[in-house]
Amino acid sequence: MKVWINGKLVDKRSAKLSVWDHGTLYGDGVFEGIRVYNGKVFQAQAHIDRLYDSAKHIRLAIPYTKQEMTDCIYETLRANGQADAYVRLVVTRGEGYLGLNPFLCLRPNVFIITDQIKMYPQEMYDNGMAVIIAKTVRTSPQSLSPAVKSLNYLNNIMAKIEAIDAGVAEAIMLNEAGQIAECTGDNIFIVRDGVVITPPPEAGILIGITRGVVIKLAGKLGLTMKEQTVWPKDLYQAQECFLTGTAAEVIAVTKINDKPIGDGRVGGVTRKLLEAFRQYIRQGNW
Ligand code: PXG
Repeated sequence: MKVWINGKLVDKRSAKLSVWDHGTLYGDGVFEGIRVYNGKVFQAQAHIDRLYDSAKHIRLAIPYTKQEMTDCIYETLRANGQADAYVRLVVTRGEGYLGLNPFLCLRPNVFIITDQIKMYPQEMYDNGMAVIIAKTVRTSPQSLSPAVKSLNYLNNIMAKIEAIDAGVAEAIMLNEAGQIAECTGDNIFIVRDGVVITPPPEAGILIGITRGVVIKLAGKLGLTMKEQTVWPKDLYQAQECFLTGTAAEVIAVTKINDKPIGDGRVGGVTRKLLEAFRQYIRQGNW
């Protein structure tokens, strides 16, 4: 397998970064996780835009144009003969010194890995998944905006460890106000009295690309959709709950902290949205 690194396609084993890279030393960098369906990069523009927005936020200048970056993804996919893949696009601050000053780093390192996607087991799509509410609070937007997809994922990893310890696949994270923000690698939605509700950006979330697609599809299906504050009690009163993400696509949550959501089975609205999402992917005009 080939990895694209700083303009070159190299063998997977030769794709290496310096230990002096501030990405390695401090998690100083940004990334994207993108799907490729049937030879086409899903929501390429939205992902590339988010990468550049994340980079801008941390004052990191990506040494390629957006078009060059998109072309390089396709070049890597071609080199690996992949039509369906998961793309990890990473920009680190680059090689520097042991001090924090990011501006002493030489030049950002940019690399692209195209690999197989690891989705949740099919059984979870059929019957729904169990999640917990993590005690780890989502990073405050005043500390580091969760809208920035930075290489520093320890906040999410600490919540993920809680999920693993509890024997479930995901954890819901609250913000400092105790409102529902999102999961460690997925956005969250609930359905109450037929209305589809998801926390707004101000709740302190990564504004998911899949979330955006699902909001659009919900509109097309004639569902009422609201970005609205969600409290833990709203979860338990919801008829349905589901998660969205690049890896997950759309997946039902049927149990939270061991309490069943709705009747404990995958709900009708979730099924409709999952089917609409899969159809949208099959149609390929995105
Ligand atoms: N919230 C967080 C914190 C995320 O990291 C999402 C929401 C969903 O966003 P998208 O744009 O993907 O709809 C993410 C995305 C992985 C993996 O390997 C995680 C993500 C994306 C791709 C792969 O666990 N998280």
